[in-house]
Amino acid sequence: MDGTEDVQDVAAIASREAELVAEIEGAPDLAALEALRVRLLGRSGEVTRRLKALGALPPEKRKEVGAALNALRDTLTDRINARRAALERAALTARLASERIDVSLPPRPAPAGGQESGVIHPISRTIEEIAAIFGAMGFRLAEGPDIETDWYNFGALNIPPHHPARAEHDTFYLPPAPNGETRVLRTHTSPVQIRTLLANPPPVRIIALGRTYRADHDATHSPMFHQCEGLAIDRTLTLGHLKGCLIDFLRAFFDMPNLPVRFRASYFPFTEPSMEVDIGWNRRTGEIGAGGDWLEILGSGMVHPRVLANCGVDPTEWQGFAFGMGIERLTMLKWGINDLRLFFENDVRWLSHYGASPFRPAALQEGL
Ligand code: 2NM
Repeated sequence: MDGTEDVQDVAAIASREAELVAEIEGAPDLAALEALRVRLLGRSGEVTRRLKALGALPPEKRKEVGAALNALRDTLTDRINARRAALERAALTARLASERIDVSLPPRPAPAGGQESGVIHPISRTIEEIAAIFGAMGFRLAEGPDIETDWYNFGALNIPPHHPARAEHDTFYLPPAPNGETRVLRTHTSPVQIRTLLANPPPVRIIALGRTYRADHDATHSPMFHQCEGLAIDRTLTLGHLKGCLIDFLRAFFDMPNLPVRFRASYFPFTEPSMEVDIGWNRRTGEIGAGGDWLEILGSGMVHPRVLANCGVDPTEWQGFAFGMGIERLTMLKWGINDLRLFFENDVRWLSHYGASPFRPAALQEGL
């Protein structure tokens, strides 16, 4: 019996079943097994054809043969499924064996006198360093989307509708969201602080680090740049905590325990009072930490009560400080880089000079 003759009887079906089961068990791979399944159980497969031919049998024979064919179909289905599972297991085992990675291997050393084959971009390196310093002070990293709504980027931060930051020439406006909301590329990381406060009741202590965008492009401005902002809210935080935190940060970042730091009254819509922070440097040589001149390096202040209220935080119970800085600028000052555009040209000669070793991530215990 090879499945093509018309003879249908129970004994022939039983012997055919033994042949077919052996064929299933011998299928060498998943493709062969699937071809076999189609040949047996597919729409014009052997078993299907036999079931369709039942109608031509006399009634008493039809019942007997029908039961045997149904049992055959069930047995073949079960055996094919079992064989498929076994083949899949074997394929996975083989793949796991061939793709095994020994994670206990030490990193490959640089070739003698040569250069490691990849380096960390100086912007990424500064981001790592800032995260390490504030991490040691108990700040956690927070994230948010690059595409923001007008409210998170401006309104919640107490930036009024007429503020120059909202002008077309400063901000990238996107087509409105389906619900009509104005969308922008975030012009600072402050909306991350707003989202964090809304999602987590105080106390909070977070750092937001990431890409920001302004419609500005010349030797000293890039349409995409990086910012770091921090926020600390608790019941009794004061300007004193702000000053201690930022002085410690700047001295750790520039690796100068005596770096002169000066706080100067300023104005931001989202803080009151607001202060700009300067470090000592030499205007003529560019040397940091000496020379009697002052260089503005970041902005800061006590979070405006209206901003807290916008985030559902009661400003009579909670208060705290916030600060913000530009990562490109900090990196240029630390390494004496004089042109912002170099960060984005991706010239490998420049990158291999200013890049950091991937095998020595920023960690405070050995100094940055
Ligand atoms: C700065 C300067 C001063 C700031 C304020 C906030 C928030 F969300 F808490 F209100 N985030 N960042 C802030 C304050 C940023 O950047 C120059």
